[in-house]
Amino acid sequence: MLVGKTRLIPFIFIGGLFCWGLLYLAIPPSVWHMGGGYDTYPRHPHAPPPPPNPWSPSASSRPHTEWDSRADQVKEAFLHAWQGYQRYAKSHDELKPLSNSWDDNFNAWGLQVIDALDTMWIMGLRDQFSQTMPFVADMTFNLTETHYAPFFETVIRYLGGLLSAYALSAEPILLSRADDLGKMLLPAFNTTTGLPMYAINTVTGATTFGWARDTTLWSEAMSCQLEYKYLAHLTGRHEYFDKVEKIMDIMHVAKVQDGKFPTKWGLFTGVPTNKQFSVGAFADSAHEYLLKQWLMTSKSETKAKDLYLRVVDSIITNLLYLSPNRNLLYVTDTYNDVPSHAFEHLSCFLPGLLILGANTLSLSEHEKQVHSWAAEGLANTCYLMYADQSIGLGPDVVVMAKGNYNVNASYLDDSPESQLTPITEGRWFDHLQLWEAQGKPGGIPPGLEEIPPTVENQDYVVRDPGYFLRPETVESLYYMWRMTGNEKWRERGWEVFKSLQRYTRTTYGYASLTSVTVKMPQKKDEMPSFFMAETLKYLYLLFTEEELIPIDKWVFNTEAHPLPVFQWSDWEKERYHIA
Ligand code: DMJ
Repeated sequence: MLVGKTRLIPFIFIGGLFCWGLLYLAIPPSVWHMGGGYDTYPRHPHAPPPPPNPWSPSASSRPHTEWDSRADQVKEAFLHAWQGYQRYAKSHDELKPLSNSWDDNFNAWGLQVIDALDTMWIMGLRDQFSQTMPFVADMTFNLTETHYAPFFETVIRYLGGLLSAYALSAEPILLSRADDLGKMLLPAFNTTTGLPMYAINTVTGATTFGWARDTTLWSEAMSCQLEYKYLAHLTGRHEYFDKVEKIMDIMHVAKVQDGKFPTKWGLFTGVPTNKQFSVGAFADSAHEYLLKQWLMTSKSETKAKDLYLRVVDSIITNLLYLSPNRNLLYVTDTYNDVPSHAFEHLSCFLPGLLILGANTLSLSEHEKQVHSWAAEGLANTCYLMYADQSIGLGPDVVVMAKGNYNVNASYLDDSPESQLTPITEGRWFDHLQLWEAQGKPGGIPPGLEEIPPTVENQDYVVRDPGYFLRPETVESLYYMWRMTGNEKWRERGWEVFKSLQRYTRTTYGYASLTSVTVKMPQKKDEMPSFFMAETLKYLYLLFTEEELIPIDKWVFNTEAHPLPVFQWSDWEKERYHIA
């Protein structure tokens, strides 16, 4: 008998090979090449939506376009930066692109890997993606007793990066690590109000103040809801939802006049501690998380949407100004209602957010128009900040000229209604109202004229000339293109990319610049992780012909990590008291 069975072995082996061959032919190659792809893993009860197709112009049957080759060049730039990082900074936080060394400035957990993962996936770099998985599997998020992880940066970069890479790839290890990290950061919320502490030791749970002492910045308290709510949805852990919703509740009932949510809030009082109203540093991403929480949860969380509308109305009325000679529409901040006229690169996310809101909220026709006009005018100015400089890259902060507003504008005449007070003289909303009241002369709203770039009489002085490889301007160009379909936004992004290649590329990466106002800019020895997470991702998505991350199915967190739109089930709504 035994001899008989042994004789069968070769047949069983050949039969097995034959069946395997049939299976191989039956399964599309994309599944084999996904490096642990979506279809190869058991589905989680809250499985993310199918990931976008790895798009590759060469594999596409349609004719190759100029934009395809531009997208390819961005992918090449990403690979160049990734290879430099792998060679000289592997497993460290960031590459130092001049000294070819590394920095461990964000917990020393290998930030660049996590921040770059979803960009790799989107660009179809599946081998590189798979190769990082053992590293992710070994992550412990440990810190020595004297080190603290900054809550905001750790959430938007690490937690957002892990969750987004999970949502795209369905690789379970990414969710496990996100859950570990989410839990380890929870003690940050152990203040009397529930507003988060600045930083936390992930091992001991000890927390510490930042430079703002016993206050939290509005952006920091309000930029954890997307990540923790998605994590609550994936894991069913109550505390993830409760902790971040508590912050929403504080904001919902806060006594804030005219939607001017200030930039600082008392950690132990839960009330504002200053009177700065801004969309720049200290506030920026808070605005994003209001609209995007509502969008991510399939428009179910009206608290977030209502807050967004309150704040955005106030921004449009109080923070948008026109420069006196070139009519540049810009957004500034106010202290005690007095505008500083500073205009930050960081604020250039706003046009993208406004156009996203204009196309997703149920606004009246007029409101939709105003939001879209504001978006367009601001996006023009953000772009001009780049185009005005001889190297084609924009400074970090400028201060706009004020006063002596261009009285030649056709809607300003001698009538008493046209007389603007010195305080409001450049305020965009006043000009818009006058223009509309005069029957919209010329048909183009104030601040939306096509203004040519110039190197002289720019209407601003440069306060911080540095260029830090930031994403906000190209982020808005991306949204403007996707929402309006006007190719001019893509062309502008292409100009930015060419300048990036010319002035910031180093032998093994890309470098920030000390000043954009000189013809031969000097490079700085830093390549912030958001360059690969955000700047290159938005440029790539701006140039790809296919919409790889459909805007109605995904929302980007403030570090450009896409999270899927999902629906709270009935039991979750009951559990979390979602009205
Ligand atoms: C990024 O880390 C995020 O976009 C954050 O919200 C703002 N600052 C940087 C990029 O400039």
